[in-house]
This record gives sequence, structure tokens and C-alpha cells, in this order.
Amino acid sequence: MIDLYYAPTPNGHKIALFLEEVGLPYTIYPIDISANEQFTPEFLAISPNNKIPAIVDHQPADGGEPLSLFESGAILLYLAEKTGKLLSQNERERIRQLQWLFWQVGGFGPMLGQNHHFNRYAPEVVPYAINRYVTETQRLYKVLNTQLEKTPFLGGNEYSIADIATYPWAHSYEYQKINLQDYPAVEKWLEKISQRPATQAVYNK
Ligand SMILES: N[C@@H](CCC(=O)N[C@@H](CS)C(=O)NCC(=O)O)C(=O)O
Repeated sequence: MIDLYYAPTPNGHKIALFLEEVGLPYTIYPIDISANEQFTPEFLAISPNNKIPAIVDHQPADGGEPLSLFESGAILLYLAEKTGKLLSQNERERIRQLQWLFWQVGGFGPMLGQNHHFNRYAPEVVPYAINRYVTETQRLYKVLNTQLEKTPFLGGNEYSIADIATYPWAHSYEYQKINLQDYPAVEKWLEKISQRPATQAVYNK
């Protein structure tokens, strides 16, 4: 059984999407980040960077003590290796999938997170910051669109943890001042992933 420390945000959705795809049983432990529950000593013992998502795997891949993990990219990689699913066994396709996973956790997520902050949550309007992060978001959507014009999924022909990491952020395109019609390959990819039963299970919960 896996404990998932979760809030209904793009980073939280990533892990739920993976677990639903592969059918691994999990228990959700909600962390209310607006009430600062991410700073409690109990949560910090699992996630020392005080952010969701985090997991505790009570049946870890090495058969040892329960394993706690934070950082969505590390969790997705761990779960993909543990289950042998959603990360290609083909070396070339696998590294391409990992390349896009790292692109998401190092760029697409953090930059869109700043976009969300300055467009939705900042207590004052900061035009410089809004312009900076909307412009960077548009650049990243162009990169995404260019890739998805070439291959049906981010890392190639197969749906993988790279798509799982990226989908929940792109799903929130309306918050980001993004006109999806400017990125037709992204629009098609979003629609395709939204039809998957696992995606519907996560977003309907
Ligand atoms: N790099 C982290 C980012 C996680 C993250 O930013 N989580 C946000 C919610 S989407 C959070 O927990 N924020 C609480 C805080 O910053 O105090 C990951 O990919 O797991």
C-alpha cells in the first residue's frame, strides 16, 4: 500500500495519475497547503522541502523498511521502475522520456507556477512579473507543441511519466493566459489524455 500526501494541485495530480494508470492501491492523506499543514513536523519528516506530493511506500521495491519520497519527478521515476510501467524498456525511448520529465520538473512546472502566482494569487498586480512569466509560458508551450507535432506523446510513441508530469500543468492553460488554439498539437494531446479512464478517475475525484 502507498500513502500519497496530496493536495489537488498539478504536482499532486501527477502521482495520482500514475497510481490510477497502473492500478496500484493507495491512500490519500490530504495536506491543506493553504492552512500551512506542509510545515508540520510529521509532514516534514516525510517531505523535508515542505511541499506536496510525497509518498510512503510500505512495500518498497527492495523489500526493506517503508520508503518515503518527495519531489514528483523522483516519485514518478521510482514508481515507474518499481512497476515496469510508463517508462520505456527501450533505452533510446526511455532516455527521451526522462529528458521530457526533467524538462517538466525543471522548467515547465516552476515557470507555470510563477505564472499562476502572479496571475491569480499575488496580492498586488506586478506587470513586469506577469509579462515575464506569460512570455516564458508561451515559449514553453511552443516547445511542447513542436515536440507533439513530431510524436504522439512527449517521449515518442508511448504514453509515459513525461506526459503524466506535464499534463496537469497544461490542463490549467486558462489560468496561464494561454490561447490553446495557438498550440494545436498540445490541444490534441490534452484531449487524448483527458479521455483516459485514469485521468477521468483523478479529475472526477
Ligand atoms: N519540485 C516539486 C514542487 C512541488 C510543489 O511546488 N508543490 C506545491 C503545491 S503544487 C506545494 O506543496 N507548495 C506548498 C509550499 O510551497 O509551501 C515537485 O515537483 O514535487
